Amino acid sequence: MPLQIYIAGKLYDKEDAKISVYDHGLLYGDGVFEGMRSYSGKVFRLAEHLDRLWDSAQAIWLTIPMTKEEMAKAVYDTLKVNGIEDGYIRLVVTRGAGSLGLDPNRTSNPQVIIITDHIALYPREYYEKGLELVTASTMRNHPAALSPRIKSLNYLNNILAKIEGLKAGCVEALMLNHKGEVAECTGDNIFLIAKGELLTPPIDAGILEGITRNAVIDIARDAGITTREISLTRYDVYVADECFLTGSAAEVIPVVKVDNREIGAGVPGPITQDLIRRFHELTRK
Ligand code: PXG
Repeated sequence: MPLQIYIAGKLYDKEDAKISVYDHGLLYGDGVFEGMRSYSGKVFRLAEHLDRLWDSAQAIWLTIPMTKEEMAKAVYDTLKVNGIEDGYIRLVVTRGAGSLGLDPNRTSNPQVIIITDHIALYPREYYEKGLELVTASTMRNHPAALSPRIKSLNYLNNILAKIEGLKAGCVEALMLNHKGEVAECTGDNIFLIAKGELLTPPIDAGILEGITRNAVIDIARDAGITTREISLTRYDVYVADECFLTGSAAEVIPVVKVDNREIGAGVPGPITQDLIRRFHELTRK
C-alpha cells in the first residue's frame, strides 16, 4: 500500500495527497507547521509540539479546526496505518483556499495535513566526526517584525541562510540576530560548552524555542552541568571548548568547525558525547 497522508480528516495515497493552488499556505506562506519524531511508536514530546503549533496558530490569527486531543489521535492513527514506529511526522495547518489577495477573511477551511514518513537522517559520519558550519550573511528575522517563535510556512529567512551554508559546503549555517548575536541555525538550536558550563542563546535572542533544546537543558541540569541561557557572540563560539546543535530531525549533533576555525580540539567533545548518550537513553528506552 502506498504511504497514506492525512488531509482534513481523510487519508490519501501519497500521489493523490493534494491541496488547492488557491490555498493561502501556498500563495502567501500563510500557515504553520511542526516537525516531530516517533521512537518505537511513541511521539517524542507530542504535547509540547501541539502546544507550540497551537501557539504559532494563535500568533497568526489562525484557528485550528480540531482539538489537540483529536490531532494527537490523528497523528497516532496515521502512524499506525503506515506501520511507522521510528519516523518523522510533519504537521501542517494552512489558512485554506481563498481568492487571490492577502485577506484571510476570504479563505475558508484551514487544511490540516499530517505526513508520517521514514526519517532521512544525517549520515552517521556527521555524528561521529562532527559538522562544519559557516555564518550566513542572512540575519535572522527581526523578532519585532516576524517573530522567529512562530513556526510558520514562511521559512525563506532560514532557506536563504541554508543556501549560503550549502554553497560553502556545510549542511547547516549559523544565523546571527539583528544585534549581531548568535541566534540559531536554519533548523537547529545551538549550544556551547565553555569552562565546563553549557551555554545557549535565550529565547529573546530571536529564536525558535526548540523542543529538543528544552529536553537537552533538562538533561544537562539533571546531570549536574551548569546551564545558562545567555546572549552569545561569534567570539564565544570561536573560543568555546565544544559546540553542538539540537533539533527534532538532527537530535543532538556535534559541531567541530565554524567559519573555518576549529572549535576546541576540533573533534566532538566529551560533554557533547555524554549529552548525546543521555539523549539516546531518553528517546530510545
Ligand atoms: N530552530 C529552527 C529555526 C527550527 O526550524 C529548531 C530550531 C529545532 O526545534 P525542535 O523543536 O525541532 O527541537 C527548528 C526545528 C524540517 C524540520 O523538516 C525542521 C525542524 C525540525 C524538524 C524537521 O525541515 N525545525
